[in-house]
Amino acid sequence: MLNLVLFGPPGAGKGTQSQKLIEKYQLIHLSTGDILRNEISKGTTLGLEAKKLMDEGKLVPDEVVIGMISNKLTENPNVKGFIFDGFPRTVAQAEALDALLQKHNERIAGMISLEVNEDELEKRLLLRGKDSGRADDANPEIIRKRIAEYQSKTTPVANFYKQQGKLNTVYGIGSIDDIFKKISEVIEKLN
Ligand code: B4P
Repeated sequence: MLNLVLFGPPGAGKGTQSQKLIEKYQLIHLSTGDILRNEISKGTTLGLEAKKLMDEGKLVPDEVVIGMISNKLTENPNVKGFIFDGFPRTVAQAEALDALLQKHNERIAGMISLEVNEDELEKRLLLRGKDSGRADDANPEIIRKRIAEYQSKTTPVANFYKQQGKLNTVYGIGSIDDIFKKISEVIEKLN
């Protein structure tokens, strides 16, 4: 199976590139952000709790997102692989993902880290916030809080995969198609 982690700060283009990758490689897209927003739109207890944190730019507790991913892995047997988008966001989540995959005799083939500077991230998210209705994109202060959460809690995840020899960095500024081409080149070289 081809299991990939698509990594990067908020607004780096993980969701955008995932859409293209699932089509090309016929993978299942697992975006914890999308799953959480789905819970919010259904008004579940989990959704209501997550909304409060997400609107403040904070991460949702590890056990909540790990449980969601565990369910999705079980619900989707016999697939070509998964793209993990926005997950893992902490080292505890990365360790849990390795353990979950091991139970299914699977592993992460590679991690692709999209590199985008903070000014560009802020610009993209504010632009999306104008018509997406996403409260976490609408306000520069919340965007900066999300980037700070990323820097303190999520960047150590890159080192976790680096130690396993699985970290691949891709410059994330440029046209969506050019970035997609660079990501595809990385994937073709994975074994
Ligand atoms: P996510 O839904 O994961 O969202 P994101 O980081 O904001 O977005 P992404 O990087 O996917 O950006 P996109 O492609 O859409 O997380 C939201 C929140 O959920 C988190 O803050 C947290 O609270 C919670 N959460 C999620 N997962 C969690 C976890 N594992 N643990 C704890 N909490 C969790 O691109 C952004 C914009 O840029 C779009 O408008 C796009 O059109 C544009 N864009 C993309 N590529 C571009 C390019 N090349 N050039 C110009 N614009 C581009």
